[in-house]
Amino acid sequence: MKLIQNYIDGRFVRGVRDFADINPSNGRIIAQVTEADAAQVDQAIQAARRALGGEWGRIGVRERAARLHSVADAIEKRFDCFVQAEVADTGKPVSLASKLDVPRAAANFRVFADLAKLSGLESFQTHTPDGANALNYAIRKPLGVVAVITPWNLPLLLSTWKIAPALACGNAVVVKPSEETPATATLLAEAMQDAGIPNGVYNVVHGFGPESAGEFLTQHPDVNAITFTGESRTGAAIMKAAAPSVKPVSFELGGKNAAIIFADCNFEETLNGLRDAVFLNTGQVCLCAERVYVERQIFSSFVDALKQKAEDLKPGWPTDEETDFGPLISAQHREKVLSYFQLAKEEGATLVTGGGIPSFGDARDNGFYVQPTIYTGLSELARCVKEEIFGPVCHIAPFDSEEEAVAMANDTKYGLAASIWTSDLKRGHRVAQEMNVGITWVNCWFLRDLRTPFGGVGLSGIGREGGMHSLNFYSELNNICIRL
Ligand code: NAD
Ligand code: 6OD
Repeated sequence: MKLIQNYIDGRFVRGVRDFADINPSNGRIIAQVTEADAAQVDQAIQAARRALGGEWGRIGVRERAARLHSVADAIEKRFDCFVQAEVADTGKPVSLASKLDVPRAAANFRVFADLAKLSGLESFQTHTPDGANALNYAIRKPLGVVAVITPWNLPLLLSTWKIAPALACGNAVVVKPSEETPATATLLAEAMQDAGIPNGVYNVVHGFGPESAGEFLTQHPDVNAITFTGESRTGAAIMKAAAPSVKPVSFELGGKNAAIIFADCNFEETLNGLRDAVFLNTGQVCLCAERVYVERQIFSSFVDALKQKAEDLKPGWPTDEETDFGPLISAQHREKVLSYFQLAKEEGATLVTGGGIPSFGDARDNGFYVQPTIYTGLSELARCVKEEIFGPVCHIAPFDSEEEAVAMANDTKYGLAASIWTSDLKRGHRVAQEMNVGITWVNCWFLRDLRTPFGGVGLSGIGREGGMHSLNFYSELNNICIRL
């Protein structure tokens, strides 16, 4: 049986005990993962600290950027291995992993390498009260050792989204991938070795959250900053752990995102956009729309058409090129999603389609599939409309005016993303500016430019990453003032 190891100070090391890595499409164990204990987490942090004082701390940004491009090359060289590992761990369709996850991992390294290399410094010429001049300029310094803690839905994409800018700024990282999807973080260590990233700059510790590698990292006094993607309540626990040593944190958390569809939208394009926004990655994308608001004139026709799109998605083997709908990540997560299906019934929803488990008559029946699911008829106060489910499910409600749609979309404690679908661009701008979220798409969804700010408000997060926002988080500015 394959063993997925920790990676500490340039060596693959066994942890204190092993746990199983499960394939979500058939429930079979695909590997054992070796869990790091507190002493090994400490070794990883100390290795990272030493690396900062070695070659990595001495080479300039040009050389760092060149090596990060080499990491991207090494990912592309191992493209198929990364795709296979991600598909086996997450159960996502191979077409999605090869179109989205793995290319984005390489792009993350290239974009942040270039950005760090090309970005300039802030400077000001200052006139002093006594008539002299001073020059102010701010230099960027790395934060030090950065803990990177990531979830299971887009494991490689989301971890490299943080690792790449952290390294581009000259930090060293200790990465704690999700216990559900450990494979690609360890595989990335091989790419780091190929690319000449010095020992200790990239470390991986496997394990769980509380009383395991996650908590050992966040409580460690020698970690200088924490960057985290995951559930809002985990963010709260991490914030508490980070408080005693006043560490900077960057949090990308949960969402209960709204889509607002006006009657004048391009119907077909909107329908295809919503099929993705609701069901991509089996609804396990933090940006997915679980609340869909449709202008009353087209409500019934839109519900019928989205029902058809949902029913056209065929749950299949993730490794099959034709599959566009995989399982949920785990038995436990499926229990959670099914409990919301039950709750929707109790809250008086009308089931449009789905709401159950598909049957295959083969090993997939041991996997964690659910049907693509749509509800209507719930009150805006229902828990199913308020709480993040993180599955292939949405509730569709009608609206009669722009004001009503905006009010319903904003009536949430989350604030990650929204999408607006209309042919009236003036209205698109106007409504977009009313959204209390970090990211608004008009006539598209999950269309990414890595230079743009990414993050959420309220329970959806703290801070922004992307472009210069990432460089600002992963570095400290030291302003130097020289009296001339
Ligand atoms: P999770 O919070 O359960 O786990 C995320 C990571 O945190 C895992 O590596 C886990 O082991 C670790 N962890 C858990 N408890 C911890 C603790 N006390 N201390 C330190 N580490 C701890 O999230 P998940 O279930 O893996 O992912 C799904 C969630 O992530 C959803 O809520 C989704 O919306 C969110 N998400 C948000 C974004 C975003 O960009 N905003 C992106 C992807 C996922
Ligand atoms: O595209 C990204 O950079 C990003 N952070 C996506 C997050 C998706 C959430 O599941």
